Amino acid sequence: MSWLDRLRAGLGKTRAGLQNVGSLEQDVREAFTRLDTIEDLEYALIAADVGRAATEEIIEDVRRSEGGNLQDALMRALTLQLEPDLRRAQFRQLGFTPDVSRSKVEPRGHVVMVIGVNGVGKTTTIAKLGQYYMERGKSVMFAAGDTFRAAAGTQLGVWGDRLGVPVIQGTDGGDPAAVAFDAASARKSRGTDLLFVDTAGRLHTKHNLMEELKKVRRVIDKADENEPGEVWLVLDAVTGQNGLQQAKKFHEATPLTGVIVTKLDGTAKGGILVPIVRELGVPIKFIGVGEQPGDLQPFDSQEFVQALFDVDVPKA
Ligand SMILES: Nc1nc2c(ncn2[C@@H]2O[C@H](COP(=O)(O)OP(=O)(O)OP(=O)(O)O)[C@@H](O)[C@H]2O)c(=O)[nH]1
Ligand SMILES: [Mg+2]
Repeated sequence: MSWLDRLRAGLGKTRAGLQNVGSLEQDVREAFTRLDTIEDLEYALIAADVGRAATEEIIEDVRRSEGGNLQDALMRALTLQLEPDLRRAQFRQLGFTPDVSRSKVEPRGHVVMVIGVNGVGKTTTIAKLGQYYMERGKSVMFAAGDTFRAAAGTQLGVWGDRLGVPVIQGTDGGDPAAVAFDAASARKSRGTDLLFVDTAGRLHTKHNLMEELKKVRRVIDKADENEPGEVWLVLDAVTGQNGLQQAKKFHEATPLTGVIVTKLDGTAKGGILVPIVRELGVPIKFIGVGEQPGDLQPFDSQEFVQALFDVDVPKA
């Protein structure tokens, strides 16, 4: 099964919900003459975790569309919600100017901190990222910054061996900031292109653990000026609405520069990506669609929405 097929399968439930709206083939203007269609659409979007504010805006966008069928209008409106770049005018009002000058997944700087709650797929994602960038000619290092869970360093070490990536290890129960400091210093002196720093899973509601993240961030900057250039939050797509709360709390503690959504090959709703992009103005960088190192794809909003509706649009 290709990754796109796995994504399509994962989003099957959400798609079924949208298809309940009645015929997506119907003329969009005609659809909006029927109150039940609008209500069904509203329900389907909210059930898919799109969130109320975005749902209202999507419906408004669809209502304003010039013509064509309901599905095309809906796909356009959803794509727009998933692209901070396209929504730049709106974000500028909020004092946020996304950087559109560089490739979307080209990291700024050399150090990427990877954070998130327990079990969302941080360590696996780091392995995937290592493979992704090495295939594109970058040199890569990992830091086993999860000193809390006994097996975590070993887990990353195994990935490092498999992929041929050097791993800076700490001591079990030791200070994660110390590992991060050593790794950032080593990265600098070796001139490695990219360092991915693993961190222990933590609940976004635990104050001390969020403070620890801030400390890790500070020491990386101390070891290697202006780093980490990126802080990526890993979110499990199956989490649903709680994902937004997680993202907000992590963003408060250590401002995020990107989000990676994993397990989109499971029975995820997928709609949660919308309020995250919308409320944080942070781009989705990659999506995880399986457990193997190759199961990571740069996020493409158009592709994602096409998978959601299961339509094949040949790539230009
Ligand atoms: N199906 C699927 N499974 C995934 C994906 N990403 C990670 N996993 C699985 O999720 C489980 C947890 O992954 P880890 O990488 O250990 O998660 P973590 O966030 O590092 O966990 P902690 O360090 O304990 O907080 C593993 O079984 C992974 O194989 C994905 O995209 N799809
Ligand atoms: Mg881990």
